[in-house]
Amino acid sequence: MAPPFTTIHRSFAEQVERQPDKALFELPDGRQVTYRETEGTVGRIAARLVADGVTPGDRVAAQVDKSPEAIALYLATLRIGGVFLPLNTAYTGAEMEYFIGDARPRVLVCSPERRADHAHREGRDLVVETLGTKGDGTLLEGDGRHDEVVDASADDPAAILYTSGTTGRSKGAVLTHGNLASNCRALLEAWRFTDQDRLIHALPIFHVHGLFVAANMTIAAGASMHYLPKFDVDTVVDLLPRATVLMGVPTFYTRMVKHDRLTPGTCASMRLFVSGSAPLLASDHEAFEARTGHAILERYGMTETGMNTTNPYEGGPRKPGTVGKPLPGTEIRVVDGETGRALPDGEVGSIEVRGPNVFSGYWQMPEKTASEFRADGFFITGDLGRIDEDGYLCIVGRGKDLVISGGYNIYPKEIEELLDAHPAVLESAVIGVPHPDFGETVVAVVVPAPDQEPTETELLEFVADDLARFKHPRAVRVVEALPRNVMGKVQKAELRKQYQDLFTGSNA
Ligand code: MCA
Ligand code: AMP
Repeated sequence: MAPPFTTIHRSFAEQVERQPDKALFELPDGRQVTYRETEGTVGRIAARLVADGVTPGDRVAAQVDKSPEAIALYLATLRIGGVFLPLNTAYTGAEMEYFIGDARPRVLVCSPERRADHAHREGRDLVVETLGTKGDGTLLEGDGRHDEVVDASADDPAAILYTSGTTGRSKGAVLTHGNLASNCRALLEAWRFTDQDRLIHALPIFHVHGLFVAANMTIAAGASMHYLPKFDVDTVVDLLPRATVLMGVPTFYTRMVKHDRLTPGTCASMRLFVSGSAPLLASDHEAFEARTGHAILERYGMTETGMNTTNPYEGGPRKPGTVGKPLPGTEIRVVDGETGRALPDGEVGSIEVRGPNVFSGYWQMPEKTASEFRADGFFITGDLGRIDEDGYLCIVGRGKDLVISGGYNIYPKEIEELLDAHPAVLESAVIGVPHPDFGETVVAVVVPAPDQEPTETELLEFVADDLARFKHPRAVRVVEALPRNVMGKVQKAELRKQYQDLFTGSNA
């Protein structure tokens, strides 16, 4: 018989009962926040959300800085059957407009400083609350408590995360309680994560990596985390002697290998370094191992699927340039993208995934959802890969037009549409090129309108208000024409080749 379904909230409640006085959060100022204290905040926030009118299935959107209370807000939303919608703190007003209009949350929680920006949104259908990083904000006002837990089933929605999938406009990926809990359980087992672990948590908490991998695993295992507002290489290296696990994007490791205090000695208590969200350079993998004696464990995931594959914790090599084998319960196959026919090992094709980790669909987009799944339930990731001689998956590229900069996804189309709206621009192509720190970075190649001479500064200023800073092109090149194939399609591969050395070569 299948074991009973345990939601992430249930796992949290069990840990509160089992070890109330254990620190869940260890903060940079030395303060600790225990499981019991966190539970108190969850109860308080849940009461506030219920008073705001949140009922099961309602969305609770949060664009807040990282704090223990922000995690309590997530757990409080789950407690009352709400659907948590975390949003990148870098999003501008224009970006927020779209997400809020699409998801129609009942409550939007923002930082106190941004309260005024959202005043115009408030009305009969939306309550705006604030949450700061010093225990401040309207969300924490009042001394109500809400203890009642909505008994979620595996298929009930727990969260919506916006992502562009393979193409087009941002879509809300609806993740169920079953998705979060099953993926968390599979990872705890695969990485032997237990209540003895002390995780360095330096990731943002508005994405799958920081929230549904790092935080969920800590909470469900009853472990502790060194909870940092953001990644800072000195702080992280200083914490290594008091930690056991680090989870990061490749940029963490690119920066760490250059740090003079990274030695086998400082890593003596560490048992695991995990990398994901973007490809880790084999050279960084090797340099890190040479410096510390630790082989970084690389894994592969996606917003729509949580984690899919992982290199082994034990029982096999952690191979640079590969993302390992499927997690228990998850199936991976490599197919011909056109026909859907499975390809023999070694051949490059479209990566598809099926399992309890795969999301239920895009928010209010049944047709888009249907087009991203095969009839037999496999989800088309848009990544290209092959299975190697040991059965490990190697990601060799992307079928989707996507740039990953420092672990953040950037969709060229969104930037191209903005640039094309400039009166001095005829057309544009946005590409990703190698970058020594961020892995990839954004370059805009622009063709001017007749008799126009747009400047880089002018174009960057034009898009600034509509685009989060991390999406801004780091270089703009004005050209006479874009390379096209016989069908008239812009040859982005050609452009990527042309500008590949802009940040890494002799031109950098
Ligand atoms: C910050 N900036 C960036 C990025 N981050 N620009 C491009 N790409 C970035 N990733 C810009 C800021 O806007 C700022 O611009 C300047 O760089 C410095 O900002 P700062 O905050 O100091 O940056 P940083 O601390 O150096 O941040 C780099 C970082 C961070 C540590 C790599 O971006 C980060 O934590 N990334 C993790 C993203 C993540 O969690 N991804 C997981 C997605 P200016 O100074 O010019 O104003 S989940 C996922 O992908 C799937 C499911 C998976 O498999 O995990
Ligand atoms: P997101 O849409 O933010 O969830 O980003 C998911 C995408 O990140 C995947 O479809 C891959 O293209 C990429 N990705 C995640 N982990 C890895 C990895 N270890 N190696 C290469 N690409 C990765």
